[in-house]
Amino acid sequence: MQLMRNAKFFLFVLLVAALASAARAADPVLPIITNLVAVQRPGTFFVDVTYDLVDPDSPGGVYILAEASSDNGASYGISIRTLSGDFGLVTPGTGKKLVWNAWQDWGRNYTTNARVRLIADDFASAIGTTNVGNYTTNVPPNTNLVWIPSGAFNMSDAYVYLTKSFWMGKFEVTQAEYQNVMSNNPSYFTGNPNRPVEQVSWFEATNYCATLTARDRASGLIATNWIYRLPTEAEWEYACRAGTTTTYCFGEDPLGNRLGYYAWYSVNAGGQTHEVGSRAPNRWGLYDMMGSVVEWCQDLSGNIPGPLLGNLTDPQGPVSGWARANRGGCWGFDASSCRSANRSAGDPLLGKNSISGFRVVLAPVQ
Ligand SMILES: [Ca+2]
Repeated sequence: MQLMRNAKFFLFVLLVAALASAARAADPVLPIITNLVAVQRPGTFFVDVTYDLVDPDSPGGVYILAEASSDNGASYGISIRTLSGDFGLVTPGTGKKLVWNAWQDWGRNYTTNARVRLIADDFASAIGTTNVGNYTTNVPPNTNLVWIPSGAFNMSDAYVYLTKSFWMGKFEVTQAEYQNVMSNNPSYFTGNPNRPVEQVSWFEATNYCATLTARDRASGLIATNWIYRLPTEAEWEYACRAGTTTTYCFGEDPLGNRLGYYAWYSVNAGGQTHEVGSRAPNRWGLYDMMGSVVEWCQDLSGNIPGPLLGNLTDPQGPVSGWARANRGGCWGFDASSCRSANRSAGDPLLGKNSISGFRVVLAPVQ
């Protein structure tokens, strides 16, 4: 009898344990993440993530973890550790925000197929629910590139649409960068490797872009369908203006006392180049657009079609000719030649002089 009682008690304990287990497995309300959006902050390595978190039976909080994918969600091998904002123990609600420093967790890796996933664990269910967020945009291969958003502007008499965003060098290509890629430095003004490279022909500038493209593709720093190239003339002026319609990227300068803050030109340069980035940038963070060295562009040189020919979309310049466009002022130009709209051109082979340099654009192959 005593044995039977013990046996009954044992059965009862098992039953309770089973019921408890069933209750635990069937958590009445799993945490749900909705409206998850992950977007790279333009021109930086920061990814802004927003989401809403619903879980009525966990008012005290749900544990939020994050991880990232570089293959459009096929796998999530990138652990996200460098976070600020609503992660860890999070109280359910709407408008949750966190910021991921992708540079810290993922270095200079580069993809256009990145995704961020959040995992919500309410400690009741065996496994927390997961949700896949929108893809993040491309992570720049280096921090000296500025994200230039697509847009429109007035170029001469034409209304120009640039339908594709692109990265652009924050600085003119330096002598150190040129030396590193091409193993030579043709510059006249040496002595500081952070001065802009000059005495480069258009062909040498485009060769630099092609060599850097091959190198960064081989090392996985850029996607295989992206290239470094020279900007089109339209891209150059659009980026230089940075939304302004004034004579200079910083406004007007009737007294001639402002240009020198933004540009090395004939009045302040002392007849030579200076370290890149040592004057103030324009509104989009680009340095030396007004001065320093003149910059080769991709286009052949020619007239810009006027409004009678309609609006221009992603103009690539004339289809025939020999001279190549270059843009911006330089250490040897007077103020009027440093205007945002000022245009010049050079012989692509023989136009090697101490006022001519360039900066790169990074963009998908068209
Ligand atoms: Ca310049």
